[in-house]
Amino acid sequence: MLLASTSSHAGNVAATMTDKAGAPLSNVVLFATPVGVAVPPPQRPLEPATIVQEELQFKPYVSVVRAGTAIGFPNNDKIEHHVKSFSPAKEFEYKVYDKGTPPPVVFDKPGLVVVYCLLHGWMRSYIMVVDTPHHSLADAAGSARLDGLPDGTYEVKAWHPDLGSIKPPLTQTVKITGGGTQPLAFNFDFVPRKPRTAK
Ligand SMILES: [Cu+2]
Repeated sequence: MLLASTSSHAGNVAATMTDKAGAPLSNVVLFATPVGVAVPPPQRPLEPATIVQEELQFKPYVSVVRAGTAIGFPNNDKIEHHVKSFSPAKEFEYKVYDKGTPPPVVFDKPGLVVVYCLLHGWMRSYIMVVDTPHHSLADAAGSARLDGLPDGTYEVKAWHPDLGSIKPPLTQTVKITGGGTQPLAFNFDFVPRKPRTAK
């Protein structure tokens, strides 16, 4: 519960994501970093997350977690996968294994982590590791919220996998003061590719 969202010393952001055609864009990571203020360390242990291998896909396709979060990679398929990341923010590998749950990976550094399966070239999962507790993921309607932001100035960033690792996230600066919800619109200059599948 983010009780701070009802206080007058905190506010919210409600963002709308659209693609080049003006259609709602999902799979967008939204996160806010305070400007000129250190982000307090986590107040309690971070909730672990899960990315499953299921029906020859990683699910979810896009995740956002705070640095320090542990993510488990259970294989729910009846066949083997070979999970691998080459990303500087977190290199890791689970060599081929059968059904089961290997120990989780702790994502301790901010940055983008792209997860592949070396056996199934279409399988991808994108993990944005951020150094802030204020993050969310856009829903199917392209809406994402950040609730309970303490008063202050924030850099609010929106990132989609089709930006790749070269193009920066879209960024807007907002001032949160005295409660209320600030609407923000992020318009991406592409129409998203369909995530690749086995078929
Ligand atoms: Cu695989």
